[in-house]
Amino acid sequence: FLPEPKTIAVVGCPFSGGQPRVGVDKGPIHLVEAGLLTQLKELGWNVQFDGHHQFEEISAADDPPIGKLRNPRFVSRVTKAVAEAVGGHAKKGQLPLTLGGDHSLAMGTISGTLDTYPDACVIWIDAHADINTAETTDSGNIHGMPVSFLMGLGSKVPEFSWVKSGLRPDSIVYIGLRDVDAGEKRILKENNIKAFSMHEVDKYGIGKVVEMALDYVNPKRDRPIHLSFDVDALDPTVAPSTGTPVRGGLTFREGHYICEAIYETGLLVALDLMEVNPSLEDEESVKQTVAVGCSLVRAALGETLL
Ligand code: 5AB
Ligand code: MN
Ligand code: MN
Ligand code: MN
Repeated sequence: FLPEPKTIAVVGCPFSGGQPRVGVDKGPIHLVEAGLLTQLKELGWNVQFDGHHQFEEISAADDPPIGKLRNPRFVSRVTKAVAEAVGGHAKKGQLPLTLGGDHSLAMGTISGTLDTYPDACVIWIDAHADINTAETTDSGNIHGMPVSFLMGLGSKVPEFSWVKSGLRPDSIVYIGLRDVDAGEKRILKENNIKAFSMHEVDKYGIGKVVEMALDYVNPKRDRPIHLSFDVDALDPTVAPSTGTPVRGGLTFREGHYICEAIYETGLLVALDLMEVNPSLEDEESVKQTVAVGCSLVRAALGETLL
Protein backbone atom coordinates (compact mmCIF):
# COMPACT_ATOMS: atom_id res chain seq x y z
CA PHE A 1 0.00 0.00 0.00
CA LEU A 2 3.03 2.26 0.30
CA PRO A 3 4.51 3.82 -2.77
CA GLU A 4 7.97 2.29 -2.90
CA PRO A 5 10.07 5.43 -2.69
CA LYS A 6 13.11 5.31 -4.90
CA THR A 7 14.10 8.88 -4.29
CA ILE A 8 15.59 10.36 -1.16
CA ALA A 9 14.75 14.05 -0.73
CA VAL A 10 17.42 15.54 1.51
CA VAL A 11 16.14 18.40 3.65
CA GLY A 12 19.19 20.18 5.09
CA CYS A 13 18.18 22.21 8.14
CA PRO A 14 20.94 24.44 9.47
CA PHE A 15 18.96 25.45 12.55
CA SER A 16 19.91 25.82 16.22
CA GLY A 17 17.08 27.95 17.66
CA GLY A 18 15.63 25.11 19.75
CA GLN A 19 18.64 25.14 22.07
CA PRO A 20 21.37 27.57 23.19
CA ARG A 21 24.65 26.07 21.89
CA VAL A 22 26.03 27.48 18.64
CA GLY A 23 27.22 25.07 15.97
CA VAL A 24 24.43 22.52 15.66
CA ASP A 25 23.26 24.52 12.64
CA LYS A 26 26.49 23.42 10.92
CA GLY A 27 25.60 19.74 11.34
CA PRO A 28 23.85 19.29 7.97
CA ILE A 29 26.61 21.14 6.13
CA HIS A 30 29.26 18.79 7.53
CA LEU A 31 27.17 15.69 6.81
CA VAL A 32 26.75 16.67 3.16
CA GLU A 33 30.40 17.72 2.81
CA ALA A 34 31.46 14.34 4.19
CA GLY A 35 29.93 12.74 1.09
CA LEU A 36 26.60 11.49 2.39
CA LEU A 37 24.73 12.19 -0.85
CA THR A 38 27.27 10.29 -2.96
CA GLN A 39 27.14 7.41 -0.49
CA LEU A 40 23.36 7.21 -0.84
CA LYS A 41 23.62 7.25 -4.63
CA GLU A 42 26.03 4.35 -4.35
CA LEU A 43 23.33 2.46 -2.46
CA GLY A 44 21.11 2.84 -5.52
CA TRP A 45 18.93 5.78 -4.49
CA ASN A 46 18.06 8.79 -6.56
CA VAL A 47 19.08 11.68 -4.37
CA GLN A 48 17.37 15.04 -4.64
CA PHE A 49 19.02 17.90 -2.77
CA ASP A 50 17.99 21.50 -3.42
CA GLY A 51 20.61 22.97 -1.09
CA HIS A 52 20.28 23.64 2.62
CA HIS A 53 17.15 25.47 3.63
CA GLN A 54 17.56 29.17 4.35
CA PHE A 55 15.71 30.29 7.44
CA GLU A 56 15.00 33.95 7.95
CA GLU A 57 16.30 34.95 11.40
CA ILE A 58 14.13 36.79 13.88
CA SER A 59 16.04 39.09 16.21
CA ALA A 60 15.90 38.15 19.89
CA ALA A 61 14.21 41.47 20.59
CA ASP A 62 11.33 40.49 18.31
CA ASP A 63 11.10 37.01 19.79
CA PRO A 64 10.77 37.25 23.56
CA PRO A 65 9.91 34.07 25.49
CA ILE A 66 6.31 32.89 25.55
CA GLY A 67 6.00 31.56 29.09
CA LYS A 68 9.23 29.57 29.45
CA LEU A 69 9.63 28.83 25.73
CA ARG A 70 12.75 30.34 24.19
CA ASN A 71 12.80 31.65 20.59
CA PRO A 72 9.21 30.46 20.15
CA ARG A 73 8.39 32.40 16.98
CA PHE A 74 11.67 31.49 15.29
CA VAL A 75 11.28 27.80 16.16
CA SER A 76 7.65 27.82 15.05
CA ARG A 77 8.37 29.55 11.75
CA VAL A 78 11.28 27.25 10.89
CA THR A 79 9.64 23.99 11.91
CA LYS A 80 6.48 24.95 9.99
CA ALA A 81 8.56 25.48 6.85
CA VAL A 82 10.20 22.11 7.46
CA ALA A 83 6.80 20.44 7.86
CA GLU A 84 5.78 21.81 4.47
CA ALA A 85 9.04 20.70 2.84
CA VAL A 86 8.89 17.18 4.31
CA GLY A 87 5.17 16.81 3.61
CA GLY A 88 5.66 17.99 0.03
CA HIS A 89 8.40 15.45 -0.62
CA ALA A 90 6.45 12.64 1.05
CA LYS A 91 3.34 13.38 -1.03
CA LYS A 92 5.42 12.92 -4.17
CA GLY A 93 6.37 9.46 -2.93
CA GLN A 94 9.89 10.52 -2.00
CA LEU A 95 11.54 9.56 1.26
CA PRO A 96 12.48 12.74 3.15
CA LEU A 97 15.82 12.61 4.96
CA THR A 98 16.06 15.60 7.30
CA LEU A 99 19.51 16.58 8.51
CA GLY A 100 19.57 18.70 11.68
CA GLY A 101 20.04 20.95 13.30
CA ASP A 102 18.47 20.60 16.70
CA HIS A 103 15.68 18.18 17.53
CA SER A 104 12.91 20.81 17.71
CA LEU A 105 12.92 20.27 13.92
CA ALA A 106 11.13 16.96 14.49
CA MET A 107 7.98 18.90 15.27
CA GLY A 108 8.09 19.84 11.62
CA THR A 109 9.31 16.59 10.13
CA ILE A 110 6.76 14.45 11.96
CA SER A 111 3.94 16.90 11.21
CA GLY A 112 4.90 16.58 7.55
CA THR A 113 4.90 12.79 7.76
CA LEU A 114 1.56 12.61 9.58
CA ASP A 115 0.00 14.96 7.05
CA THR A 116 0.91 12.47 4.34
CA TYR A 117 0.62 9.20 6.28
CA PRO A 118 -1.95 9.72 9.08
CA ASP A 119 -1.36 6.15 10.28
CA ALA A 120 2.43 6.53 10.58
CA CYS A 121 4.19 5.54 13.78
CA VAL A 122 7.30 7.16 15.24
CA ILE A 123 10.44 5.44 16.50
CA TRP A 124 12.41 7.95 18.57
CA ILE A 125 16.05 7.10 19.31
CA ASP A 126 17.51 9.41 21.94
CA ALA A 127 19.17 9.72 25.35
CA HIS A 128 16.28 12.08 26.16
CA ALA A 129 12.49 11.83 25.91
CA ASP A 130 12.02 15.35 24.45
CA ILE A 131 8.53 15.36 25.94
CA ASN A 132 8.65 18.37 28.29
CA THR A 133 5.62 20.61 28.00
CA ALA A 134 5.56 24.40 28.16
CA GLU A 135 4.88 23.87 31.88
CA THR A 136 7.35 21.13 32.83
CA THR A 137 10.42 22.43 30.98
CA ASP A 138 13.24 23.76 33.16
CA SER A 139 15.48 24.89 30.31
CA GLY A 140 12.87 26.46 28.06
CA ASN A 141 14.73 24.86 25.13
CA ILE A 142 12.21 23.64 22.61
CA HIS A 143 14.45 20.76 21.39
CA GLY A 144 13.43 19.11 24.69
CA MET A 145 9.70 19.41 23.87
CA PRO A 146 8.77 18.32 20.32
CA VAL A 147 7.06 15.09 21.38
CA SER A 148 4.68 16.85 23.79
CA PHE A 149 3.59 19.22 21.03
CA LEU A 150 3.07 16.33 18.61
CA MET A 151 0.97 14.49 21.22
CA GLY A 152 -1.03 17.57 22.22
CA LEU A 153 0.15 17.44 25.85
CA GLY A 154 0.37 20.48 28.12
CA SER A 155 -1.29 23.83 27.57
CA LYS A 156 -1.85 24.89 24.00
CA VAL A 157 0.58 27.49 22.72
CA PRO A 158 -1.19 29.42 19.91
CA GLU A 159 2.13 30.04 18.14
CA PHE A 160 2.33 26.27 17.53
CA SER A 161 -1.32 25.65 16.63
CA TRP A 162 -0.24 24.46 13.14
CA VAL A 163 1.58 21.40 14.61
CA LYS A 164 -0.06 18.00 13.98
CA SER A 165 -0.88 17.18 17.59
CA GLY A 166 -2.76 13.91 17.29
CA LEU A 167 0.09 11.44 17.79
CA ARG A 168 -1.26 8.76 20.16
CA PRO A 169 0.66 6.78 22.78
CA ASP A 170 0.25 3.63 20.67
CA SER A 171 2.05 5.39 17.82
CA ILE A 172 5.42 6.24 19.36
CA VAL A 173 8.14 4.21 21.01
CA TYR A 174 11.51 5.25 22.41
CA ILE A 175 14.86 3.47 22.49
CA GLY A 176 18.01 4.62 24.28
CA LEU A 177 16.65 6.83 27.07
CA ARG A 178 18.86 7.53 30.08
CA ASP A 179 18.39 11.19 30.98
CA VAL A 180 14.71 11.88 31.53
CA ASP A 181 13.51 14.83 33.65
CA ALA A 182 11.18 14.17 36.61
CA GLY A 183 8.27 15.90 34.88
CA GLU A 184 8.89 13.86 31.74
CA LYS A 185 8.85 10.59 33.72
CA ARG A 186 5.45 11.57 35.06
CA ILE A 187 4.19 12.36 31.55
CA LEU A 188 5.47 9.02 30.19
CA LYS A 189 3.72 7.13 33.03
CA GLU A 190 0.44 9.06 32.96
CA ASN A 191 0.11 8.63 29.22
CA ASN A 192 1.29 5.03 29.13
CA ILE A 193 4.04 5.81 26.66
CA LYS A 194 6.33 2.91 25.78
CA ALA A 195 10.04 3.45 26.26
CA PHE A 196 13.03 1.12 26.16
CA SER A 197 15.74 2.79 28.23
CA MET A 198 19.38 1.72 28.28
CA HIS A 199 18.38 -0.55 31.19
CA GLU A 200 16.19 -2.59 28.83
CA VAL A 201 18.89 -2.54 26.15
CA ASP A 202 21.30 -4.07 28.70
CA LYS A 203 18.72 -6.53 29.97
CA TYR A 204 17.32 -7.90 26.70
CA GLY A 205 19.91 -6.97 24.10
CA ILE A 206 19.27 -4.64 21.18
CA GLY A 207 17.81 -7.36 18.90
CA LYS A 208 15.03 -8.18 21.32
CA VAL A 209 14.42 -4.51 22.19
CA VAL A 210 13.90 -3.54 18.54
CA GLU A 211 11.57 -6.52 18.06
CA MET A 212 9.55 -5.53 21.14
CA ALA A 213 9.47 -1.90 20.04
CA LEU A 214 8.16 -2.87 16.58
CA ASP A 215 5.66 -5.33 18.08
CA TYR A 216 4.32 -2.50 20.22
CA VAL A 217 4.06 0.29 17.70
CA ASN A 218 3.60 -1.78 14.56
CA PRO A 219 2.17 -5.18 15.56
CA LYS A 220 0.97 -6.11 12.05
CA ARG A 221 3.99 -4.54 10.37
CA ASP A 222 1.71 -2.48 8.20
CA ARG A 223 2.19 1.07 9.47
CA PRO A 224 4.56 3.54 7.82
CA ILE A 225 7.53 4.32 10.07
CA HIS A 226 9.11 7.71 10.80
CA LEU A 227 12.54 7.20 12.40
CA SER A 228 13.81 10.18 14.37
CA PHE A 229 17.41 9.59 15.41
CA ASP A 230 19.13 11.95 17.87
CA VAL A 231 22.84 11.25 17.60
CA ASP A 232 23.15 11.70 21.40
CA ALA A 233 21.45 8.32 21.76
CA LEU A 234 24.89 6.92 21.00
CA ASP A 235 27.50 6.84 23.72
CA PRO A 236 29.65 10.00 23.81
CA THR A 237 32.70 7.83 23.08
CA VAL A 238 31.02 6.99 19.75
CA ALA A 239 29.41 10.36 18.94
CA PRO A 240 31.12 13.03 21.06
CA SER A 241 30.18 16.17 19.10
CA THR A 242 26.65 16.83 20.28
CA GLY A 243 25.12 19.43 22.58
CA THR A 244 23.69 17.26 25.35
CA PRO A 245 25.90 14.15 25.64
CA VAL A 246 25.03 11.57 28.31
CA ARG A 247 27.31 8.68 29.19
CA GLY A 248 26.10 5.10 29.11
CA GLY A 249 24.65 5.21 25.59
CA LEU A 250 24.21 2.92 22.62
CA THR A 251 27.30 1.36 21.09
CA PHE A 252 28.19 1.90 17.44
CA ARG A 253 26.67 -1.46 16.54
CA GLU A 254 23.51 -1.03 18.65
CA GLY A 255 22.78 2.25 16.87
CA HIS A 256 23.37 0.68 13.50
CA TYR A 257 21.36 -2.42 14.35
CA ILE A 258 18.30 -0.25 15.03
CA CYS A 259 18.66 1.43 11.64
CA GLU A 260 19.22 -1.85 9.80
CA ALA A 261 16.25 -3.54 11.45
CA ILE A 262 13.94 -0.66 10.58
CA TYR A 263 15.15 -0.67 6.99
CA GLU A 264 14.42 -4.40 6.85
CA THR A 265 10.74 -3.79 7.66
CA GLY A 266 10.38 -2.03 4.30
CA LEU A 267 8.11 0.47 6.07
CA LEU A 268 10.43 3.43 6.52
CA VAL A 269 8.88 6.59 5.02
CA ALA A 270 10.91 9.35 6.69
CA LEU A 271 14.19 9.69 8.52
CA ASP A 272 15.69 12.42 10.73
CA LEU A 273 19.31 12.64 11.84
CA MET A 274 19.59 15.33 14.48
CA GLU A 275 21.89 17.11 16.94
CA VAL A 276 25.29 16.66 15.26
CA ASN A 277 27.27 19.73 16.43
CA PRO A 278 30.60 20.17 14.60
CA SER A 279 31.61 23.05 16.89
CA LEU A 280 31.93 20.82 19.92
CA GLU A 281 35.00 18.79 20.93
CA ASP A 282 38.23 18.46 18.92
CA GLU A 283 38.64 18.00 15.18
CA GLU A 284 39.02 14.22 15.45
CA SER A 285 35.78 13.95 17.48
CA VAL A 286 33.91 16.07 14.94
CA LYS A 287 35.14 13.87 12.09
CA GLN A 288 34.13 10.76 14.01
CA THR A 289 30.66 12.08 14.87
CA VAL A 290 29.96 13.21 11.30
CA ALA A 291 31.18 9.85 9.94
CA VAL A 292 28.98 7.95 12.38
CA GLY A 293 26.02 10.13 11.40
CA CYS A 294 26.53 9.30 7.71
CA SER A 295 26.94 5.66 8.58
CA LEU A 296 23.66 5.53 10.56
CA VAL A 297 21.81 7.08 7.64
CA ARG A 298 23.31 4.55 5.23
CA ALA A 299 22.30 1.72 7.56
CA ALA A 300 18.71 3.00 7.67
CA LEU A 301 18.68 3.27 3.88
CA GLY A 302 19.83 -0.18 3.02
CA GLU A 303 23.55 -0.57 3.53
CA THR A 304 24.12 -4.10 4.72
CA LEU A 305 27.18 -5.84 6.13
CA LEU A 306 27.02 -8.65 3.58
B1 5AB B 1 17.56 16.61 22.80
C1 5AB B 1 16.37 18.49 28.81
N1 5AB B 1 15.43 17.43 29.07
O1 5AB B 1 14.37 19.71 28.36
C2 5AB B 1 15.60 19.78 28.47
O2 5AB B 1 19.02 16.74 22.63
C3 5AB B 1 17.33 18.12 27.70
O3 5AB B 1 16.91 16.89 21.50
C4 5AB B 1 16.70 18.10 26.34
O4 5AB B 1 17.24 15.23 23.11
C5 5AB B 1 17.58 17.48 25.28
O5 5AB B 1 16.24 20.83 28.31
C6 5AB B 1 17.00 17.63 23.91
C7 5AB B 1 17.20 18.72 30.06
MN1 MN C 1 13.49 20.30 -0.15
MN1 MN D 1 18.95 13.93 23.03
MN1 MN E 1 16.48 14.72 21.01
